[in-house]
Amino acid sequence: MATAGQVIKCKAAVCWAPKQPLSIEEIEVAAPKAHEVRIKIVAAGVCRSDDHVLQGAISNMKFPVILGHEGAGLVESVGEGVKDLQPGDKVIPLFMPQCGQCRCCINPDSNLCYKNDIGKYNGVLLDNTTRFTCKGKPIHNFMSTSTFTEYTVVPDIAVAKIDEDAPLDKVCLIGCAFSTGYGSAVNVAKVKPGSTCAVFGLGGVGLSVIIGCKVAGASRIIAIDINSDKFEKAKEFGATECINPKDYDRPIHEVLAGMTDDGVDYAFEVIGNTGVMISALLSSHFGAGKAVIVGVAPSDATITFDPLLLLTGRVLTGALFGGWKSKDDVPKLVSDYMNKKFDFDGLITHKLPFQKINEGFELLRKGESIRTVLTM
Ligand code: COD
Ligand code: ZN
Ligand code: ZN
Repeated sequence: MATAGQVIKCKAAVCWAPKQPLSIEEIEVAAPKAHEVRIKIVAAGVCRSDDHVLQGAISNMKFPVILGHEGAGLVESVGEGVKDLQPGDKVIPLFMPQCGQCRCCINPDSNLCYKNDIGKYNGVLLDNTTRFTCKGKPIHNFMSTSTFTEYTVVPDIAVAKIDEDAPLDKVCLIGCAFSTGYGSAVNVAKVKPGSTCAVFGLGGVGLSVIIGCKVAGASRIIAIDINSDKFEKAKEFGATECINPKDYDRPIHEVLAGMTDDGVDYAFEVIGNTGVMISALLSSHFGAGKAVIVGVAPSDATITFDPLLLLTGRVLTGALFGGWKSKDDVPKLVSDYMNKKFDFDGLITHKLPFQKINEGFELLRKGESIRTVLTM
């Protein structure tokens, strides 16, 4: 492409500091260095972790920063040594990279990678610098991705090539929400056909857990939320029953025990609330129930429970990004979507032009949207 090797000027949503709206600015995006890829972002999802930063909930975040970790686009150019990607390829940036070489990457049972920036939030690429500048100031990256910009640069271990026919304004959800929920059911819990599942929290991720339970052949999927407005969508995606804890004067695990001959086979916490994590554990059957933590609790939170709960056979587990090894599995998830193994289009409740990104966050905070997809 004509722009290869040059600095690109484009629009980006810059987060100068928390607790203020994002600001659409003209930025400069430097050419990719060795083992980096410059991507023209076509669509980006407004996700919960971005909002956590905006609300000031992440204490070690570096500012200014370009947020966004859910997106899809086209390769504009590649740095030296990039073998698997070419200009024009359709891609999804990966907030959980896969270097293929570290202790986690070589373990088939782990999907983490030591080269991730989650929780550390150094906000730089692997050579400790960033490719973004605005008004003469360097701007940090976010979780190896930074998708709230017309162009971004990511390490080649943090981008997956996908089917050339994939609709980018849909499959961008495979970059975070859908894969996280769906994988929690099919990979992490390994839901079995005929089983009974309980899903606590019916946001975009919880609804994707429901999709996974259904694809895995669960015969009962009990959806739980304190907001009954969420039940219609939950049923659309496969929930067989919906319950609101506010409608009962006893603990929800007792209600579930009564409904399920003493507890569910699989319980998912998809909120990030430690109390609900314990409820999920208590709701799972004492002999072999599995409770899966999907939500991230506030950084200083801890949980306490009677170890006997595990001694009798329950399992408590969790994973990020649904347990998927990102670079290997994201292309397969896109193919499965194209082959109609599942459908998550209904998660996208709103579409907005990129410039209206702050409206997208308002909709998320008010609980009016499941997912807003921004198109550049
Ligand atoms: N009991 C039942 N339901 C509740 C309760 C409660 N006590 N509190 C809230 N809820 C419901 C809300 O009404 C809402 O419907 C739902 O729980 C939460 O939905 P959202 O829209 O806030 O959340 P999602 O689905 O977009 O995301 C949920 C996560 C748990 C994944 C997210 O918040 C999180 O913890 N993300 C970090 C985990 C992760 O993998 N991050 C990677 C990048 S996001
Ligand atoms: Zn996310
Ligand atoms: Zn690795």
